[in-house]
Amino acid sequence: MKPRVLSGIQPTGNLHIGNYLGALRNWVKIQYDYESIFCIVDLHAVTVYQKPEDLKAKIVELAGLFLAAGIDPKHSMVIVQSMVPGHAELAWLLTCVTPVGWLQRMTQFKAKSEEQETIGSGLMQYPVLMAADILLYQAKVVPVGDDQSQHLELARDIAQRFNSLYGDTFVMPETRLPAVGARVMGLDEPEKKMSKSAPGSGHAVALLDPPEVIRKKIMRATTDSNPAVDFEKAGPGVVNLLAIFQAFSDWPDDKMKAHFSDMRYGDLKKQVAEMVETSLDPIQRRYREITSDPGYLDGVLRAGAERVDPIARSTVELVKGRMGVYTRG
Ligand code: AQP
Repeated sequence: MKPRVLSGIQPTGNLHIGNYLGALRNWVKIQYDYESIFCIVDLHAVTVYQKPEDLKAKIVELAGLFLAAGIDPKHSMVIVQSMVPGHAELAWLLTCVTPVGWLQRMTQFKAKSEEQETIGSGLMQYPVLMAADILLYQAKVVPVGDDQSQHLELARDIAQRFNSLYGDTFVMPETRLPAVGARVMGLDEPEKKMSKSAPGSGHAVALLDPPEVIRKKIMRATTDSNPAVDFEKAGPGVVNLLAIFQAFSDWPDDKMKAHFSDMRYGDLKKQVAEMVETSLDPIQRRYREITSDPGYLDGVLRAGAERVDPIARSTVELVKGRMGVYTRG
């Protein structure tokens, strides 16, 4: 049997090229090597307030983008977290073995809680729910961007703690970072990772941005005071633009250096914009095709939930049994 892979994305904001290069594109590449489960993590999204009608629409949009990017629903299981009760159930059981101090240390929790007036306790539990997503399916491999490494480490700590308290139960998940594109930075603020929830219309290129919007955002990207590309002295903005081009083109380092050294920033930006536009064009076209059939995505999500449910139920029963919680048997 193939080992299992699991990863997820929140249905918040607009999916951007960071999410694509850091996560989605790698899912597409590896999906046939594994028994693959790709999850729309709406229970994670509600750790901060979401307008209900927007959230529903975003869930379906994200499912469409998964498929448009190349996830094959005949092979991979595409699911919505809230459709499978095991995620929330296991999250509670794991919460009970997770020390608060572990959660307070999480850098994402610290950063996100600074942005909120009141911090919901769900925001602190976010990584426990993520551990539950992974451990529910005994996933061996979890492909994520670099920003999720700390959460993955925590998922392993939780699994280890559970195993040592109640006996061997969980498979230890491994983090799989992409070789390039692990951390795409904001176009306007290249010291910060590109993020769906960041304010600013020039921050991120969304996968569904029209070509003229992509061009405008990239042409306005922050660079530095050098006149042209110098690989030794380039500031974070230029490094980011080069990294985006390299991730989309798959060019090796020596080709990048030969092509871009001494190129003026205006020309660099034009070439990056063109590369991003041509790479996103087939995804956008497939997205329009997929969403032209209104019932199709709902069917894919229902079928995904049905396929994973028996796996989820059996893990929850196993965990309950280990903890001595009453089970239906
Ligand atoms: N800038 C990034 N570069 C590379 N990978 C990234 N990922 C996110 N941002 C970048 C990867 O995308 C996957 C899904 O992310 P998520 O939506 O579940 O959560 P996130 O990391 O919190 O994404 P955002 O874009 O920053 O969203 P908001 O602003 O809503 O929190 C993950 O694998 C992540 O590593």
